[in-house]
Amino acid sequence: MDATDRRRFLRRIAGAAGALLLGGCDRLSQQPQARAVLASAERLTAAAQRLLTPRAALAREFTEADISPVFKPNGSTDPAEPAYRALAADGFRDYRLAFGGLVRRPYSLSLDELRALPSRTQITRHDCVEGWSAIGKWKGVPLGGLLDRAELLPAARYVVFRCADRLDADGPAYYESIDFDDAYHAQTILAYELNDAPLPVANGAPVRVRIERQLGYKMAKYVMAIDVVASFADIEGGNGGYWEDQGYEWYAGI
Ligand SMILES: Nc1nc2c(c(=O)[nH]1)N[C@H]1C(S)=C(S)[C@@H](COP(=O)(O)O)O[C@H]1N2
Ligand SMILES: [Mo]
Repeated sequence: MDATDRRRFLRRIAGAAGALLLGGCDRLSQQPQARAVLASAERLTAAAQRLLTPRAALAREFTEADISPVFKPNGSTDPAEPAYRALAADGFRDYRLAFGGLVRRPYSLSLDELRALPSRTQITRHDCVEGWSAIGKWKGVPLGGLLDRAELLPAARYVVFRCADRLDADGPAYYESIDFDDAYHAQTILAYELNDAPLPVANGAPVRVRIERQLGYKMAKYVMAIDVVASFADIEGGNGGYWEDQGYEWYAGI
């Protein structure tokens, strides 16, 4: 989102809030429909504020000289799922990243469409809970703008990443979830390049998320769909992620 878009966005919010004030807040806000509009204006304002002044500090960024010679792949490194294999065999030409759930306008993007959007490049350190780290250069599209485009509904609270792979053939697909503080963090991107090359399969091709203030397991690879939800209690084990369902912390801030 550039400065002009941002201004337009804020004007739209101010317009909506103003219309409600002129209508007489008190009586209006007693009506369920008006309450929903107020709640949605509040959420939009909060989202806009995060875009302008990210609540969380930035993770440290490094220089080209710091980049690790090998970015160690971990967890799934070559998904066996037939649907994924078919996409990979064709260079991900038929891949579409779907945005859905509690949004007004669900949509999907091809890899080319994603690559055509304004991007961010960052050199950051990845810390795995197993005790190793690697520094890599990531290029991708900030998640916040992509969520705004879908128009979040008032009940929206979390962003769920649906992945293509299963660590255990009989188990659930890998998944993860974050709140809007992380989703709208300036360094949270849907990355499609690692070290100036298309993201390798081992590191999550064609798209993986970078959430730089969190541990490695939050950074879902092989992302196929992004769902906005009110709660993750009814998803898989109910703890908000594949590893969380095995006992890891949901909030893995570093
Ligand atoms: N879909 C998916 N995402 C995943 C994993 C996985 O197995 N599947 N492993 C996680 C863990 S524990 C880490 S440390 C990082 C590893 O990313 P890398 O392979 O690029 O090093 O991805 C995370 N995201
Ligand atoms: Mo990890």
